[in-house]
Amino acid sequence: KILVTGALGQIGSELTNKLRGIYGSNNVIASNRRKKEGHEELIEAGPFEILDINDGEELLKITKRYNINTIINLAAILSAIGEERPLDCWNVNMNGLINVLEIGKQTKSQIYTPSSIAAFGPTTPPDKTPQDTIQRPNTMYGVTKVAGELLCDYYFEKFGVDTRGVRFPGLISYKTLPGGGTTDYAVHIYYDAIKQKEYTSFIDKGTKMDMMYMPDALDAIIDLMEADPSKLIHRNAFNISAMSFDPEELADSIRKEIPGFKLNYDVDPVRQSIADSWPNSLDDTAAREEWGWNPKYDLDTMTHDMISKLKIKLNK
Ligand code: VAH
Repeated sequence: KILVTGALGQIGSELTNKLRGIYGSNNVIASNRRKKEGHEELIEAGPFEILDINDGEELLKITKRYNINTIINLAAILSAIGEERPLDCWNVNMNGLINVLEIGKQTKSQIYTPSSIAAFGPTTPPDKTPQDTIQRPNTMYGVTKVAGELLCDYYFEKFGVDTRGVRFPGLISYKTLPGGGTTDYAVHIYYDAIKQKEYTSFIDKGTKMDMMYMPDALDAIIDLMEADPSKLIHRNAFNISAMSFDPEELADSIRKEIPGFKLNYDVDPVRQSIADSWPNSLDDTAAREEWGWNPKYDLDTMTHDMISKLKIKLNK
């Protein structure tokens, strides 16, 4: 039985539905700190529990109630909100993670925890960032991602917990909005392009970041969790990427679907400095070699799908 924490978030809401389609609704328990409107279908479609990831007692109860043996831990505070509320970020991302890992140790569960390109910092080689390299992020979110990677490796080495993770780039999707990240501009731009044919970006031109379409991100989680453990040299966490672009390149791609789309700038210094501290592009050879990572969407195929699906969602 699989428990998804943060199941009503940007990744969790789509992953829960995909997992239920593969493994059966009753085998995938969705949990979230609170119910959110717009997720009624997901909540009705299978087991749902209110769970604050910092409540270790409740987490243990749920694990026992459903006989959980896999936990996909998506409950987190992302980079931009993490800079507004650094202690909350540490508390959710680290104390939440240690609760999950302790359960994993007791119940011999497989644990998936996402890391991020945010696990790298200004002294990391920025182009084709290697799998193994300097990791000195200067955001609280990034600190929790590096600490989380090390903690997951520790629980594997020391206690044999089957921990696995990937370093996600910015994720783009049309179903659930992202929750307070720095790459969120690359999602909001599509909504505004459809609604008003223009968008004002808080990230400056020339700021290249790794990005990925959500279908590829979901496949990455499932493929890694299903991978033959004897082939895994790395575990926490694999570099994966699908594309790397800056706002101008994204706007050019959107103009192929929405001619005349106008991109303005009103740069947010906080989120710009976060973005500037991250790599421009990642080397994902290790993921390709150790568990067959192979993304399907590039910028233009993502844009085509995003815009056609959003037009339906927004009745445009
Ligand atoms: C964020 N979307 O912006 C997340 C992610 C790589 C970015 O970690 O914080």
